Amino acid sequence: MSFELKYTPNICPYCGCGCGLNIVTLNGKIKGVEGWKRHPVNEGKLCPKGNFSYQFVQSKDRLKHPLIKKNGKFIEISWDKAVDIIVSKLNEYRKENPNSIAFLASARCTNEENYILQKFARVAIGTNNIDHCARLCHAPSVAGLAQTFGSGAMTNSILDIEEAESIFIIGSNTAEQHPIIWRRVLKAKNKGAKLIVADPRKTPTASLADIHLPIKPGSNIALINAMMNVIIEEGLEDTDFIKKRTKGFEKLKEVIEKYKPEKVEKIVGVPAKKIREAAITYAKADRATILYAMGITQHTTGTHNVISTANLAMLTGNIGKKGTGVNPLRGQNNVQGACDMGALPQFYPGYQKVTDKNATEKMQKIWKCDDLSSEPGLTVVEMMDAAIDGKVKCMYIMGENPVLSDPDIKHVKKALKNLEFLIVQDIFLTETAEFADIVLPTTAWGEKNGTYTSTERRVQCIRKAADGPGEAKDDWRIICEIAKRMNVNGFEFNSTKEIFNEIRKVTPQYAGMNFKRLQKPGGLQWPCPDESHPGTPILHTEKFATPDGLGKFIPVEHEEPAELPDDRYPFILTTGRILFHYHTGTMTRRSETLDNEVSTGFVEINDKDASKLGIKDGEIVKVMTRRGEIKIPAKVTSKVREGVLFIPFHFVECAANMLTSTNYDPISKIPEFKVSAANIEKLED
Ligand SMILES: Nc1nc2c(c(=O)[nH]1)N[C@H]1C(S)=C(S)[C@@H](COP(=O)(O)OP(=O)(O)OC[C@H]3O[C@@H](n4cnc5c(=O)[nH]c(N)nc54)[C@H](O)[C@@H]3O)O[C@H]1N2
Ligand SMILES: Nc1nc2c(c(=O)[nH]1)N[C@H]1C(S)=C(S)[C@@H](COP(=O)(O)OP(=O)(O)OC[C@H]3O[C@@H](n4cnc5c(=O)[nH]c(N)nc54)[C@H](O)[C@@H]3O)O[C@H]1N2
Ligand code: SF4
Ligand SMILES: [Mo]
Repeated sequence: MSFELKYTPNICPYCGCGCGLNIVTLNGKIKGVEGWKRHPVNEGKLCPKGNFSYQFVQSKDRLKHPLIKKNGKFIEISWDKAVDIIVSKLNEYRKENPNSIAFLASARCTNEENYILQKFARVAIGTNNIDHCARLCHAPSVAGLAQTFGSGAMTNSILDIEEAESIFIIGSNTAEQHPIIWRRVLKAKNKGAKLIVADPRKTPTASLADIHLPIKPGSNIALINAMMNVIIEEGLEDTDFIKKRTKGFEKLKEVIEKYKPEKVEKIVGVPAKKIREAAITYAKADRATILYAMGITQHTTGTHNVISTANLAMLTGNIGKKGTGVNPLRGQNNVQGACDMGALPQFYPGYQKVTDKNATEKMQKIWKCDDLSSEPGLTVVEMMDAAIDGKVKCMYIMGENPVLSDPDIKHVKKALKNLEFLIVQDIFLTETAEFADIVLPTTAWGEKNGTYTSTERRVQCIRKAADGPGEAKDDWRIICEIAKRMNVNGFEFNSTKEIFNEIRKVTPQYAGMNFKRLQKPGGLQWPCPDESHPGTPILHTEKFATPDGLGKFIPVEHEEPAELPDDRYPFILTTGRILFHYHTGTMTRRSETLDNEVSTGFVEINDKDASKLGIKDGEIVKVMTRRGEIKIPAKVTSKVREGVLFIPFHFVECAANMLTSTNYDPISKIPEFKVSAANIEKLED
């Protein structure tokens, strides 16, 4: 009997840390994974999701054949027929109005797949209606850091967190959501670094903080402005850095004057003394770094929150050297890449604006077309609104599950029902796929080649270790096939390497990369402008990426969240994640080991609040907001602030997004997942 054991080097398919692992196959079947010991990011270590990542791939629920809905039921059809129908529908809507079609790309998919989908939307259809979950995630980072620093990505690298003397984590539960980055935080702590954590909950991250600031959700700007007030009062600002490398300081100073900690402690919900202590600890360190995530971005003030973090770092000169920086921890395995590839309604690949004539001319030349649209397309939430208004009639969703991940599920379902034609391309029959007219089965991680770009701008290869199930095809192959059948040129690719070579041509940050260079463990970090360039671990070392090279202070003021507690909805509901599950659970809930750890959702409520309402730990309660209500087990704990409730959004049976609102940040259009006015009640007997 033959016996072939193989290790295929890969990158973890879950979060943005970009950990290396080997997929272990026996006779061509995936059997397990093993941490990649010489990988620079994780050095062989994996968190539970990485460790059990091989399980979802083998789930018996994997989609194996294209499906079409007939009389409300899905039946199998051939690829040939499925593509025929899709081509005729897309042609029909395109002729009527290209903007009646909208696309969702995927941060789960590779750079090559996202590149091809946005090219398809722009070249084959003629619309910029393409967006993806970055809108629900780090759109404010892209918008906010572009204004202040000229580039919307993590300024430093995971490894150099170890060099920091002080680490300020705001709105990130790093220990659970970016465990391998957390490992570096712990290493820095062991070397003596001080850890400050601002989070309304005493998360596993906050539990190890030297200073925990359990702030009220939505008070980030007031907190950071107050910290800057203290820093200026104490004379701890870096005058040299401010003078040489920035502009706008005087205006910032004027605004900050109003934010004495004693004045804003009520807004922030933390004693002034603690705010002072945090400010001084951050500012006195020689090298201080800021790590942030959804607690900063998912607010109606998301972009301003991000700008605040940039102001704080520039004020203290903590930019451009090891152990410093402003570091948005990107969420998904390839969300940085999906943004870099232009799966965004206002940008071509490499953040070149669709409204910029020169950029459009350049793209038309390379893509050999002459009618690219210069009108920015719709964002995720706007697409759903447009579907309800009948302006968007057809959607193509590749690797997203908006029915569970977008705010206000009732609203999303109404939008999807109102579409005339919906195509969903996924590895499972998701809650969103249930609404589709046609479902296309794709290969998953482990079954395909390509590249992912991790949170630290690190571009790395993933490699096929086994065949996909049934008739599943690679995402990019499906789209190229549709384009070819529509007689559109420019999709004649035979491999991901060929696609990457085109990506290099159009994306300046990737110009110096090629598949050969990317084979080395850890790949390359962008910007990498030419083939002799070693890649860039730290941004803005000499100057910022702004047109004049200066960092820009932009003063921002505290603003209340869109919904505030009132008599009817006296609590603030905030939502998020847990260690063992990932997003809408399509993958982790099909992974036996992970699902055994936590098998359903819960609402965290402070023990004092619970005792006032007579709610016991484990009891099923009702949580409601203006959008709807859910029944869910209560988790009574002292770890969440009084007046605040927390629900993870992974679980369909008690879905957090039944409750969240579509209020969004006017600049980046991110919805306010982190604040809704809510009530909680015991069930009637
Ligand atoms: N296990 C696991 N890991 C993941 C994911 C997953 O689903 N599961 N998803 C990945 C993705 S896509 C992302 S974007 C990241 C997200 O990673 P994180 O942002 O770390 O995760 P969240 O739980 O959404 O939110 C973080 C914290 O924000 C706090 N918070 C709420 N409101 C506020 C506020 O106003 N201010 C402050 N300072 N804090 C607030 C919450 O209490 C919560 O602890 O995780 C990635 N990693
Ligand atoms: N209430 C609340 N809601 C939130 C958030 C929150 O904090 N609170 N966070 C938001 C954030 S930050 C994010 S990033 C979004 C995430 O929102 P989504 O991206 O919609 O969530 P996922 O569950 O990751 O969906 C990914 C889909 O891709 C499929 N998939 C996996 N691999 C492949 C592949 O190779 N090809 C294809 N075609 N499909 C594949 C999976 O089966 C799944 O259906 O959720 C947002 N929603
Ligand atoms: S930290 Fe993120 S990338 Fe690393 S093993 Fe865990 S889920 Fe995978
Ligand atoms: Mo995310």
